[in-house]
Amino acid sequence: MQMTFRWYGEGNDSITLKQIRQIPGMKGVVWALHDIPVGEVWPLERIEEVVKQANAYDLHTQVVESVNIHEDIKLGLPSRDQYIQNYKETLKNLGKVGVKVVCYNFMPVFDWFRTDLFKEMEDGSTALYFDSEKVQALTPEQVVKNMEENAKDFTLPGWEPERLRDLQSLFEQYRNIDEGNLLKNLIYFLEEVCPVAESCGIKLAIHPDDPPFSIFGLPRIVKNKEDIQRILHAVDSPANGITFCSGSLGANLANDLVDIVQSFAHCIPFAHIRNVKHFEDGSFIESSHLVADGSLPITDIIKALYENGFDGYIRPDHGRHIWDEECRPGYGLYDRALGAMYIHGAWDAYVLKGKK
Ligand code: DNO
Repeated sequence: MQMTFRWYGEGNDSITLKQIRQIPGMKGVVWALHDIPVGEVWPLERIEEVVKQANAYDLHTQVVESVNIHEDIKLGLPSRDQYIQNYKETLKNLGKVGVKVVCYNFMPVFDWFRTDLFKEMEDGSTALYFDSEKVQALTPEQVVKNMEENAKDFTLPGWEPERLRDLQSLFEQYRNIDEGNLLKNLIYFLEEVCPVAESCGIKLAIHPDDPPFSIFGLPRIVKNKEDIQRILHAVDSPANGITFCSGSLGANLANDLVDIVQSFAHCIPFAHIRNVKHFEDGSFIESSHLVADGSLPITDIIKALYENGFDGYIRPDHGRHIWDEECRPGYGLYDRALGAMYIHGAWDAYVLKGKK
């Protein structure tokens, strides 16, 4: 496995490449061109710029998260073909600099969703929080406004402003799209882009829905083992893979995370590891990576990855905000660095044991 760290780019992240480089065992950054509007081609010169910056710190750029999917592709509108064409061009440009994995998601309207970005925890740190009752009681507009106001001066990853500009009309457009239609639109997209990804040496890795259940009546199609199986079977290509995200799938305790790793290990080029702590009313908070702090079997998941020959990329996922760090919600330096070391520790324990 190779340890990586999500980085938002020069001038767009409070964390420097120098800091990332100093986390033990760190091999690469997980990156994206966050300023290119969704649906547009990523220019090769811009891509090369990031590669050069990271390489100067001995970090590779083999994982991109995310090349986001235009809503017209998810909605299956006639204009999707142009956006799919653009996606292929972006993949070709990424292939030219040696990118190996492109993470993406197929969530309608919003990417990940929380009600509180800085919820105070018992130890005085803050973390991302999903308040189940609040989501049921509020309109999407109210929750989005609340999140944006609370993001302080940071943009939220995966929340492109152009996607959210006209929330109401986006919701209207999804009124006739059920899970079946959405899945068809995903398959249409994959059938088009997988051959291109294959020829560029890139694996596509769909990210699970976060949370992995419908919110505000929107369809969700990457929620559990059955959904993943359906997607992997629908398009038979080595480029058709998944991002295993413990925190997203683990937001539904009915998901058996170890079983999911064991069942799909050969199709997981990229793993996000984080813990979540569940509450009785269905709410959850993103705790530290430590098993004892949350509800997920983090070390069993790492063990399952190890035992199933996982040789992809891994990254610590969202962390808490600790030691008074001012940072992008979920993406500070300190707690994610602790997470990376926790993953390394567990991994090394299995590797060393295996060598005895
Ligand atoms: C949130 C992340 C998501 C995720 C994308 C993948 O912080 O988990 O933004 O990276 O959904 O496409």
